[in-house]
Amino acid sequence: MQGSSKIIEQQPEKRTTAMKIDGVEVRLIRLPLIEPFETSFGKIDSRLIFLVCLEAEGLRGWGEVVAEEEPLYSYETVNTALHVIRDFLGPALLTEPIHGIDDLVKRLSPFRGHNMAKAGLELAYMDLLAQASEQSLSALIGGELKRVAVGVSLGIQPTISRLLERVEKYLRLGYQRIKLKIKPGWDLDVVDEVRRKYPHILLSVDANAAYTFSDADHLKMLDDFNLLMIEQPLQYDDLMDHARLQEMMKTSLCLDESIVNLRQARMALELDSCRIINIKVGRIGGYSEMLGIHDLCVARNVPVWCGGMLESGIGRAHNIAIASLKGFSLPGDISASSRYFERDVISPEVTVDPDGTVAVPDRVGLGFDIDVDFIKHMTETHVYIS
Ligand code: OSB
Ligand code: MG
Repeated sequence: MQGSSKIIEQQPEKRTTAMKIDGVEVRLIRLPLIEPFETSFGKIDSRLIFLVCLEAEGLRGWGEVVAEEEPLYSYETVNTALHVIRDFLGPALLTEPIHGIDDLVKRLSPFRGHNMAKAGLELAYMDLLAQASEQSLSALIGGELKRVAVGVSLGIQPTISRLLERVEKYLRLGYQRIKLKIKPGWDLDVVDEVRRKYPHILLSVDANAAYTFSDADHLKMLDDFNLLMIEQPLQYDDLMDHARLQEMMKTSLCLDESIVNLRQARMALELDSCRIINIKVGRIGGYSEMLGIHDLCVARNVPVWCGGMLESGIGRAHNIAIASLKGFSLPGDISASSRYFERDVISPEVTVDPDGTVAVPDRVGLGFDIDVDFIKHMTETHVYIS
């Protein structure tokens, strides 16, 4: 099947398939955002970044837990993830050598939920696997694209004119799609103004679940603006109402918060709750589930794209590898490091070319150097499990 992906088996002569994990290191670092990010949840001006490093066979694999400090986008928080990794998930990886990604998933699967915590570990493990098999992360998962198309997610701004400035700035930088955060009171007028000024750009909106089905008539008015999609208009766990709304609307709905695993993705497509899926590896618990959703969507001709969680360069490097899979046919929320932070934790930092693409590294592993000194310098909390 075209676009079907699988994790390429390790070459037996290069490494034994079993890998013994010697330690799990967690570092929480606070990175100030270049500008505040406001959504229907509220406004943040820094990101408490949760980094995970797995040590095995003299290698260090890096991942990122995308949970935020407050349980708004998800019930998970930085602190629940720390608890669950320290007390349950981390120890489960240390008991016996791990025989591949399926084995890792099996070790973590008895623990219900906590996908972001699980994904952090799975990401780090995938970096280890890529290094052990001497290939890039993209090659490891069968990624084919050498460059990935990117867009930008613009937070709610104090005024519409401020928003128009932001839109102008990112279009000039080459970003291929503009996504506007919306909420009741910051929606139709705002979209109308942006669309008037830019009649032909790829434009989408993201409500982060700020509406209910009782707003259906209001949301239907968004059909006038030729949007690429409306992301997660209704409650995070409501596939039924999204299906009712999708049936009423011309514009494609895209689900983000609602799709927490492959089963929910299947249900959403069966119910016609959406026509597009935003894949965030953190939200769905890791690469394995990501590949399953990707393949399901490719088989059903449903476009997918790579979402973002204001990650540091480590999470972003994983997102770039993921977005190199053929099924990722719409621009991702993968912006340049400089769009988020003064200084990133990787080098070189992620840059967006004037054509609105980001290069997929072909170096072994994550494809970027980790700035360990900077990470250590910024560490607020350090936990080591062995
Ligand atoms: O809904 O896509 C979202 C950031 C944090 C939490 C949720 C979302 C977002 C974004 C930012 O939209 C995307 C990015 O990382 O650039
Ligand atoms: Mg979203």
